[in-house]
Amino acid sequence: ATLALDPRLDKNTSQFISGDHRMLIDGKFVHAASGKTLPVYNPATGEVMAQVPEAEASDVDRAVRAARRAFDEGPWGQFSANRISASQRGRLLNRLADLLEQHLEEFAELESMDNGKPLAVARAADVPLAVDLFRYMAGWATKITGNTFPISAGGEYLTYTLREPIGVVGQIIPWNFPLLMAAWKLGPALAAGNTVVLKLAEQTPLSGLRLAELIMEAGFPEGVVNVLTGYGEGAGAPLAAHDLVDKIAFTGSTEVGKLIVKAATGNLKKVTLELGGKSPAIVFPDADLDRAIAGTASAIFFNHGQCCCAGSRLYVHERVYDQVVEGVSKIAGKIKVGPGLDPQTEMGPLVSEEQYQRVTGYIDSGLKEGAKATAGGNGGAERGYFVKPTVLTHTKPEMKVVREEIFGPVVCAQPFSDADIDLIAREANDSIYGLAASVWTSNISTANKLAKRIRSGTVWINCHNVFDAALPFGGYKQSGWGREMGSEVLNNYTEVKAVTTAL
Ligand code: TXE
Repeated sequence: ATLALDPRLDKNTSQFISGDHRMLIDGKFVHAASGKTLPVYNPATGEVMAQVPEAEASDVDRAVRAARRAFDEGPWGQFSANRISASQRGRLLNRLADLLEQHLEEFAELESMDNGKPLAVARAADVPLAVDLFRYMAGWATKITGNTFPISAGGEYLTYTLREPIGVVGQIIPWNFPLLMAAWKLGPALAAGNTVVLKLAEQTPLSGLRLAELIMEAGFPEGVVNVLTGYGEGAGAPLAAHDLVDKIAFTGSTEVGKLIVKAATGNLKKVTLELGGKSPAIVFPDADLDRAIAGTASAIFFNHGQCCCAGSRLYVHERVYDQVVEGVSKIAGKIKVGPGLDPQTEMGPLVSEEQYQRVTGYIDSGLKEGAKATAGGNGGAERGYFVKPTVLTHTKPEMKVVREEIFGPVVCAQPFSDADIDLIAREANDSIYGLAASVWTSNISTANKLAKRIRSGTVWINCHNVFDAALPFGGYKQSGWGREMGSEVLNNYTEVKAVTTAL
């Protein structure tokens, strides 16, 4: 199935991509029980570059049972006599971070080949952020503690809480930041002492499969981490529905998020969801405009707009609207679109044929409904899933391009005339989503008033897309349940037990 790989790739990366891919179940690298595989495409060319196992319900069941055994009976579980300590868990996570860092270049190449993103971006963002996340969570392993309480019941009591792992966690991730999403999910689950079955996105399984090798090299016991490749319906759905899974964590579309909730009702497993967004970027006339123009352009065009928090609705005060839209359009027009491995490339192809169809479909629908493109629009590339950075003006609040998540490099610019904070907040909040927002102004009162009024999990002031392992990230409204990262995420990976002793 393998076609000629890019000669610029390191030999080891090429070898890995064209090798025999196996999933990690119970400490062993295995094919799907059925022997079936699914194709992995190079989004810059549309060619198949690898085949990976296509896990189905029976493979999911094997992986879940392995995770169950590792939690209930193995050294990872909280009850076995030879159980691993919190500090050893932290050490394993640190070792994994070190190994990942040693293979930074290889992972950057895998991410670029598989997802399409520029190599330089994967090198500077995806891989180092994943390393940081594992290190940050390694530190938490020894700091997940309970409390004591001066309770008021009559008599003398000693009361404390224990924070315990939830148990077996199923995790399902998307393709926009394949390695980083795996890290966001695995890091806190393992730091808190859970065992995991992770299903990678079918579009981008390569870095996760390589990470599985490093997980075993780092010394994690068998069954603690299981990594599956497969389709959503074939492998994701049985994982979400499995009765031996105690918690499911999902990142992906809001539509599938709702299916996950339904699937979880069988055993009422805990659910956390990180879903879509339609994040506003709001520019006031008193903003540092150069910075606001560059910042709001990068808010939408970073990672080709394939970010759940992409600044896809640009609201600009009418006094500076023309200037800002012209500035953002000029940046859009200059972005060098090309294959991820090309050193000149600033924006790669979209991840898949399906996403290409979806995003170009949105652009067409916007133009048909009366929007105008001041940059980009459809057409151009002969092969590969390339879409031009696009700025749409003359949009109306009820248009699909304004209401729905496009998940591509397409921004809808809209002017506002009244600088009334409540009106602006209402417009920013006019969405089923509530993931993120950015406010661009030099007035700290305007900035912080809006930060309070906007209903989203993140508000950036004079910046956008700033992430850190220490900062909680997640959504209000239909953008999700729970938070990723920070100390906050550990609440989503632990149960709290109150123990009361009559003295
Ligand atoms: O997502 P899916 P897709 C949004 C974005 C994008 C749209 C579609 O708007 O255009 O979703 O992308 C697994 N049971 N986001 O189709 O289908 C699937 O295998 C269990 C935003 O790629 O949600 C993959 O591993 N699992 C988002 C994962 O879910 C199922 C990132 C995500 O796929 C399943 C990605 C099922 N029935 C897309 N169906 C963000 N928040 O960042 C699919 N999956």
